[in-house]
Amino acid sequence: MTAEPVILVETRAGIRTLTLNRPERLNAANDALLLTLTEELQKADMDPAVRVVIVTGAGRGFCAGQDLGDVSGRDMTFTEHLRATYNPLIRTLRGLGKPVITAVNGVAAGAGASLALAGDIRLWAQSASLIEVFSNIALVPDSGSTWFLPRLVGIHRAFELMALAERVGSEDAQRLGLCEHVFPDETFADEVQAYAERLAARPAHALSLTKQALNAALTSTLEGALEREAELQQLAGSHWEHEEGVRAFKEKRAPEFVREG
Ligand code: T3D
Repeated sequence: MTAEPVILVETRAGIRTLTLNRPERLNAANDALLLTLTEELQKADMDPAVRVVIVTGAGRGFCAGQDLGDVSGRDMTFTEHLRATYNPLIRTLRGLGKPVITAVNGVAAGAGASLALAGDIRLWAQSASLIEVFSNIALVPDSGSTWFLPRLVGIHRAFELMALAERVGSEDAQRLGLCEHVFPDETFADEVQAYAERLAARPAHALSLTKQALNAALTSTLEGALEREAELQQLAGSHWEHEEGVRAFKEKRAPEFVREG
C-alpha cells in the first residue's frame, strides 16, 4: 500500500496549492511534512508557470504545530531540529520570489501559527483560529512567532497571547491584523482561489521586488529603505511590465501582465 503524500500539490491557472495532508492529526508537522513543504516551495519558486503559491491544510485543521508523537527519542537537540526543519521552511517562504498566501482553513497552533503568520497574504476561514500554544507544553514560541507577532500586535499583546495560549478566532484575528480577509467556511476554497487569481494577474516581477523591499525594510533604517527603493526601482522600471503598465494607462485599457513562455 502506498503511503498518503504529506503534501498535496495542485496547479490551476498559475496558482500552485500546497496542502498539508495529515488531517487526522490536524496536519501536525513531522519531519517529512516540513522538508517536503520546503522543497515544494522551492520548486514553485523555480517554476515559471507558477505566479502565486497557496499553503493550506487538509481537513478541519491548518497545522497543529510539531507532531508531539515525534519528539521523544529524537536523535537531535531542539536547536538542531529547528535549524534543520522549521527555520529553513520559514526562511524559504519569506524569501520566495512569488507571493505566498497562507489559507488558514482551521486551527493553527504552535509552529502552525507561525506558518499561518508567515504568509504575504493571510486568508482565513470563519471557523479558523490561532493559538500560540507553546507555553501549554512549556516551550518558547518558535518558527518566527517571536518576530511576526510583536510586529503585528505589539510586544505586550504578543506576550499575553503567548503566555496564556488563548485561542484567537477569525473576527479577533482580523481586528488584530493577523489576517487580511475572512471568508465563509462553505466557500473558502473558491474564495482563496479567486483571490490568488487576482494576485496572479498583477505584475509578477514588480511584486517580487516589492516583497524583497518590504522584507529588507523591516530591519533597516529609513535611509537604507530609501536607497534600496531607488535601486529596486531601476530594476522595475527597466522591465517590460513597466512599459506595458504605462502603455495600457495611455491607451485607457487594463494592463496585461501575464505573458506566455
Ligand atoms: O523542534 C521542536 O520539536 C520544537 C518545535 C516546536 C514547535 C511547536 O509547534 S510546539 C507546539 C506543538 N503543538 C501543540 O502543542 C498543539 C497540540 N494540540 C492541541 O493543543 C489541540 O489539538 C488543538 C488546540 C490544536 C486542537 O484541539 P481540538 O480539540 O480541535 O483537536 P484535538 O482533539 O486535540 O486533536 C485532534 C487529533 O489531532 C487528536 O488525535 P486523536 O486523539 O483524535 O487520535 C490529537 O491528538 C491530534 N493532534 C493535535 N495536535 C497534535 C496532534 N497529534 C500530534 N501532535 C500534535 N501537535
